[in-house]
Amino acid sequence: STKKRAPLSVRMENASCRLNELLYKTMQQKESNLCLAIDFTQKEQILELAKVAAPHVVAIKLHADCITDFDDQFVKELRTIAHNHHCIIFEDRKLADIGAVNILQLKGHQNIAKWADVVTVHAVQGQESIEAFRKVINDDNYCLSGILLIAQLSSKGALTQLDGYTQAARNIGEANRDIVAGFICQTKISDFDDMGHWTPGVNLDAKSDDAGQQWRGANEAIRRQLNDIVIVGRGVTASKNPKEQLERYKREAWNAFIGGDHD
Ligand code: 5FU
Repeated sequence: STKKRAPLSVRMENASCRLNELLYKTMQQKESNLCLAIDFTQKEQILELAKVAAPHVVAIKLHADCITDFDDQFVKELRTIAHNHHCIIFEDRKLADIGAVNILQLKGHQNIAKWADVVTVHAVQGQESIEAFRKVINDDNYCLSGILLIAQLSSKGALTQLDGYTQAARNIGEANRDIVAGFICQTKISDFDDMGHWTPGVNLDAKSDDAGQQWRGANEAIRRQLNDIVIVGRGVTASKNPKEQLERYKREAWNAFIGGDHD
């Protein structure tokens, strides 16, 4: 897609998915398009960094199944941080099964739907399995207010690059904009103003790890590739001074976003 982004106020008004009303409002208020991926294994480590990060980011992304001491108290404290700092809690579970099982997993031992605002879902299982999420998203007993479809992975050789895959994922998302808030992608793929483009694979100091990950800078990801939200992990979490890096990534990503609007 080459179409430029609409202003945040327009995107907010056009939001079909509840998550996006919250997202675009929060981006405007905080002047941030940064999401921090906290891939730690201990809840205390995660909460400590989450408290430092919350004022700077629009979302905190977790892999709950990597946390060895995950419990209800963790969830409670996480929701308090989210509430106090207007932060979206994002569980990157990458659900990929038939609809009925996706729903069981959402309500399973970690009860993702109760505490996560948004969860990632693969597109590989097809449209009807993804439409099954509507029941949970529309149920007020759950926190979940949208899903992000994985249209492209950042890793080298990802099969999402195969001909037609990304377009097929986009089509499923665009046909279900009340529940699909946007995409995990490497470049902007949808021309619907309300769809959010969340992009992992950003690091300002390194190009790759030793396990397939590929990184590029915030300017490339946001200004050139026209994504909306930068997802950064180790660029912040592995640094000696995470707070300083948070401020740096926030500034770079937001400048690229604002600049990109007027390009
Ligand atoms: F869907 C994806 C993807 O395509 N690439 C990713 O890297 C998700 N991710 C997540 O973003 C991954 O699971 C990590 O949690 C995070 C990137 O962390 P990094 O340390 O910045 O590489």
